[in-house]
Amino acid sequence: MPLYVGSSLEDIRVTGELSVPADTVAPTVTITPDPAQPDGDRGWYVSPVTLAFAATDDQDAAPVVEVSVNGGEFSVQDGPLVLEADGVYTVTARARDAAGNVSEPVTVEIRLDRTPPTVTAERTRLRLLIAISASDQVSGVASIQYRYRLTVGERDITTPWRRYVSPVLALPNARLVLEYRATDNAGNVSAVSTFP
Ligand SMILES: [Ca+2]
Ligand SMILES: [Ca+2]
Repeated sequence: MPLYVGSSLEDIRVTGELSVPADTVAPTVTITPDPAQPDGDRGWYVSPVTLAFAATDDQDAAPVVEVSVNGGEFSVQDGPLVLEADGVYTVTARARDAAGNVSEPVTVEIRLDRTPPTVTAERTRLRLLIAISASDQVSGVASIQYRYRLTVGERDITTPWRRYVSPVLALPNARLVLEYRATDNAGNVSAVSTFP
C-alpha cells in the first residue's frame, strides 16, 4: 500500500535528523609561536621557531588542521611546525571538522634570521684609507662598527667601537690593526675581523 510505505519512510527520515543533528558550526584554530615574541631586534627571530596549532569544534573532538606556508597549497599538519632556515614565512592555518565545515583562516608572519652579515675591508685608492663593506642575506645590514687595537709590549689597547660611516684611516704601523664587524637588523653580530 503506497500510502503506508510513504509515511513509514518519512518517519524514518525525521527520526534520523533528530538523533544526529547536523553539524553546521565551523571549528576555530589558533597558531602559537614559541618563542612567543621575536627574540631578535626589529621583530626578527634569531633562533628556531616552533608553531603549535590548536583546533576546537562544537562536535568534532579532533578537527583536522591544514597549513599553508608562503601561499602554497594547504596540507594536513600533524603536530607542530618548526622553522629553522632563515627566511620570511607567512603561515596560514585552518581547521576542518568531520562534517566538512572549515574555520576562518589564521595567519602569522615569522621573520627568521640566524646568520650574521659578512664583512670585508680593503684599501681605497687613497692608500691610507680603508673601506669596510658588509652584506646580509635576510634582514639586511643595520650597522658596521670599527675600532683600533694597539699592541704595546704585552698589552693590547683598544678604542671603543665606533659606527662606520665612511673610509677610515689605516696607520702604517705594524702594532696597530683595524678591527671591524657588522650587525644585521635582527641583531646578529659577525665575528671580529682585522686589517691588515
Ligand atoms: Ca562543527
Ligand atoms: Ca642575517
